[in-house]
Amino acid sequence: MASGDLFDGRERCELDAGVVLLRGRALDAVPALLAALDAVIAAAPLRQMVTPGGLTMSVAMTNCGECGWVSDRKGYRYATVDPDSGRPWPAMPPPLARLATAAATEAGFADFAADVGLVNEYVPGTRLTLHQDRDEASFAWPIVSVSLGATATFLLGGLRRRDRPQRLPLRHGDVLVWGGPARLRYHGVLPLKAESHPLLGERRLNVTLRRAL
Ligand code: MD6
Ligand code: FE
Repeated sequence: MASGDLFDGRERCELDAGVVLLRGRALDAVPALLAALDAVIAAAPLRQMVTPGGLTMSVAMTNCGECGWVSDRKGYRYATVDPDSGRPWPAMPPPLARLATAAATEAGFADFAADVGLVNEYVPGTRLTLHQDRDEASFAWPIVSVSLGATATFLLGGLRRRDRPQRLPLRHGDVLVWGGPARLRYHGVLPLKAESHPLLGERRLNVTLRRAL
């Protein structure tokens, strides 16, 4: 028996109350997910948004689903139209919606139906500063985060900004589910290292599936 039969990188790890890492959970769906994300990005191109403070974000973003997360000088919010095109965001691709619901259930959050997929693109040097996800109408739903391509170091902080974050590598195919007592924990991503992935090159795509409305 080859060692690959004993351990293929799939594993469920309960990291903390409300934080479940499903290593490799997205691997079976990768071809469908990448095709779906290409179509989303073609319809609503990735763009670097501006923060209310006037800084251009390091991460390039777009959205799919009934609404999308946007930032500009007026603030952070969910919007039902893409401000760059004036059109609705592309629909949530079924493979993403199915993965979100299944992963949430496996993590202990039944009946999760995402209405937003926020797509984040990282290239070497791209980072995401420590933040809380708090623009959603209810914090009763978890967030499901799918990582594809280059490995990133995720920072898992506490409920207060000053709490020292743990470092967690997020690799191609990993799904992180985050909810309940963890829903408002601070988190971020360290600057992406230049490391090539066979499918995505030096890029990392992360999709966070949320229930915003
Ligand atoms: C990222 N993720 O991994 C950014 N937020 O690129 C997030 O900001 C995030 O992964 C909430 C829950 C899980 C996440
Ligand atoms: Fe976040």
